Amino acid sequence: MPRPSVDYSLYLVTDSGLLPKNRSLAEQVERAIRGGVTVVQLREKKLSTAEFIKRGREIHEITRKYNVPLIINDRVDVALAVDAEGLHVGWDDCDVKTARELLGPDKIIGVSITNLDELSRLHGADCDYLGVGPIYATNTKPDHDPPLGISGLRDLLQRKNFEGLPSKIPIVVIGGVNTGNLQWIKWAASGEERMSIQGPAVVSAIISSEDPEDLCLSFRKLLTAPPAFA
Ligand code: TZP
Ligand code: MG
Repeated sequence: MPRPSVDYSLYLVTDSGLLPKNRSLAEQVERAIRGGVTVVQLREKKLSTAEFIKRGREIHEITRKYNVPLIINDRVDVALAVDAEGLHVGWDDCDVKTARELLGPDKIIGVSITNLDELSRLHGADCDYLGVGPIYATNTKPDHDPPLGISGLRDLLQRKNFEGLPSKIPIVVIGGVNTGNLQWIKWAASGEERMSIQGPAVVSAIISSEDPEDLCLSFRKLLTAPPAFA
């Protein structure tokens, strides 16, 4: 069953450890949404299950107010408890088939891809979007795979071996993305007929910002300036 279409153009991923002093995650997320964030992923590696659920419900109240989908990272049980709109998994997490069985047909499922091998292993998976990265090295994920760089990203997009996945599956790119390098991501996304990078997924640049609303407005301006994303 088709899920409602989602605007992935400015995808915020949280990390409460990176917040400015005396700022709650709830306030930071709300300000970022006011600036133009279109999807929020709750990625909180250090919380207990009970804390993760509590935080999820709190953030869900905010995202619902703005009609922005909330995606839970890693934990299908938390996604269910929070009644979030979706789940994001990597290779070490719940597999897509099981996640789909548990979540049902209406929820969004996103998958992280770090290289071509992982991409080909996704054949036939019932997922809704891909998170591709890291593009650049980042301290936010200390154990990350080697960064793809812009040429690696372009290479991956050009292999066209996304067979078995929905054509035009939305792609968000992650890892060290900020307003200073967004133009290179846009360049990598250009000229492709089939693959569609819809926008950046950003952690530290937005979560650690003193003024996330203003920063997200700047992201939006850059995102919509020509050449536009797919
Ligand atoms: N997956 C690949 S890189 C990354 C994740 C979750 C972290 C990206 O964080 P930042 O701060 O936007 O570089
Ligand atoms: Mg994970």
